[in-house]
This record gives sequence, C-alpha cells and structure tokens, in this order.
Amino acid sequence: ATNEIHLLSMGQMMPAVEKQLSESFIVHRTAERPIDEIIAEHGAKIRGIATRGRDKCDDALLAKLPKLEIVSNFGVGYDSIDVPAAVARGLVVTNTPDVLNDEVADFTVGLLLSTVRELPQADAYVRAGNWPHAPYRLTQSLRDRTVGMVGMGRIGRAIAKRIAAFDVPVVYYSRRPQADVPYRHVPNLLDMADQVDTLIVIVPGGPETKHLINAEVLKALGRRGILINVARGSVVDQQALITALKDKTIHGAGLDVFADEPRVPQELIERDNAVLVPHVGSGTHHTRARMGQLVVDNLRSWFDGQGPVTPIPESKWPR
Ligand code: 8YV
Repeated sequence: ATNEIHLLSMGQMMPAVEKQLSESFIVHRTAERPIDEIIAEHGAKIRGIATRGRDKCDDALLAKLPKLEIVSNFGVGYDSIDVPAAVARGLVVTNTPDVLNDEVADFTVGLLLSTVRELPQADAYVRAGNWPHAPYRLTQSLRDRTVGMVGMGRIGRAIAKRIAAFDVPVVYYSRRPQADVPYRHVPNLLDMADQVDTLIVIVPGGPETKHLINAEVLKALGRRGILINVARGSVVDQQALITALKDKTIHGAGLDVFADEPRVPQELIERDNAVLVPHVGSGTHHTRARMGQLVVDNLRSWFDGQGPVTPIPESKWPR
C-alpha cells in the first residue's frame, strides 16, 4: 500500500531514482514546485522526505510536516539535516554509506596526484601552446611525502589503503584511535600537521568539525604542504586557506568541496596552486545509481514495515 504515501523530494536525483520513487509513492518535488506551495497543500500528508545533501532539512521544515516519519538522504554525509531536531521528533534518518567508499577513495588519489603533479595546470599548458617554447616546470612529488589522514572512517580507510599501496607512509588523526587499522594514530591534529607534509581531510561535516583546518594547522603543515579536502567545505577555514595559498604558507591544495557551494571565491579561482573540482567525488553513473537505490530502498523498506536499511547511528535503530 506504499503507493498512497506522500513523499517530499528535495533536489533532483537521477531519472532512474525518480522513476522508482514515482512508482512507489506520491511524490511532491521541489524541483517542480515551490516548497511553500507543496507544504501548504500537502504538508499534513507528507510522511517521508528524499533529500540530496544540498538542501537544508532544518527544524523549521520538520515542524511543518506533522506526519513525517523518515528522512532518506542521498549521500553518506548528512550535515545538511538538523539531526538532533529530527531525533527529538522521533524521526528515522537514513544515509548512503559504503556504496561510495571505493569511488571516493579512487577519486581522492586522483585529486592528490593532480595537485602534487599539477596535471590540470600541465594540461592547460599544452592547450595554450606553450610546450614548443619551453618544457613544463618540475613539480612536487609523492615520493618524499608522508600523508596525514584527517579522519579514519569508512572512506578514510579506503583512501589510506590506496596511499599505502603507493608505498607512501600514512598516519592519521581522529578523536579516538581505531582498533583495526595498521597506521599510527596521532591524538593531536596540530602535532600531526607538523609531522607530515600532506593532509587528506575526510571527516563528517557539521558543527563538531567546523574549521578544524585553520590558519594554525596550515602553518604547521608548512611550505611543502599539500591539503586535499574531499569532506565538507565547512571543515576548512576557507579564508585562512586562501591566505595560506597566496602567501605560500603551504604549497597547494586540491579541493572537491567548498564553504558555500556552488560558489567558489574568485581568490581561489585565481590561484595557480589549487586544483578545484565541483563536488564530484562520488559522481559516477555506477556509484550514484547505487546511492540512489539505497535512498529508494530505505523508503520502501520503512513503509513496508521492515525498518530502515541504513539508518544513521543517531537514529538509534532498532528501538
Ligand atoms: C553528495 C557527498 O551527497 O555522500 C556525500 O556525503 O558528499 C556526495 O556524495 C552528492 O554530491 C549528492 O549531492
């Protein structure tokens, strides 16, 4: 009987996902109609939300949906959802863990190599017709580096495994040491930044990690420093990073995420020592399809009375 259930879909997902949602639910899409209109007409009936990480799911929205039971998030990161508010309202929140680990890890290695070896800049050099005049400049290397992982969760582990396979030493910072990883834990981020020359940021977003990477950490990373951020823009103090890139406090940065997406400050765009990509870490047909399927499966399973497939830990499921 799930096809009588009203759903709010925020932000467009892949056609195959939208098709499955339409097959199982009565779907109201913010992509097709202003959200205020949808809520005014159907707010009292909406029992589920499908959302992409980009739309704010705050308490003001939740308060307008008295029949809401579940928020199904497209993405492993769910910092756009006010989780304490959702939990207080007894809602179940689901995300899309694991299905993107290897994809994001592959991508991170690519972004790291692009940043260290300046692949986008070298590509631009060829296209600009500069090669006949002079060979491209020599670059930094991965060979003499130590990578400090900021975060050692599911994706962090997949990244570290790849870096280690490159014979590059890996250490990590996280609040607690992880029992089952072979890398050395450094309990203090500033200490780790001091000990390494390359940071890969892969922690959840949200208030707890806001501006974890600040001016002090960048200074400790030092002049050869490379910062890779594939987590959330909020984890890095973007203005401090811009300053550090400008005055060469660090060597360079590879960024998939930004403080105020999709806006990228002109000061970053002008930097030749930054590789900038538009939040595409999980962005392949293969992996986005798997993420989308989990969004659908969580909603179907919930409304079939089978419980959520991948609830976030804060949902405390089963209850
Ligand atoms: C986004 C991501 O969710 O999974 C995450 O946390 O950052 C991405 O996969 C994706 O861009 C959807 O908007």
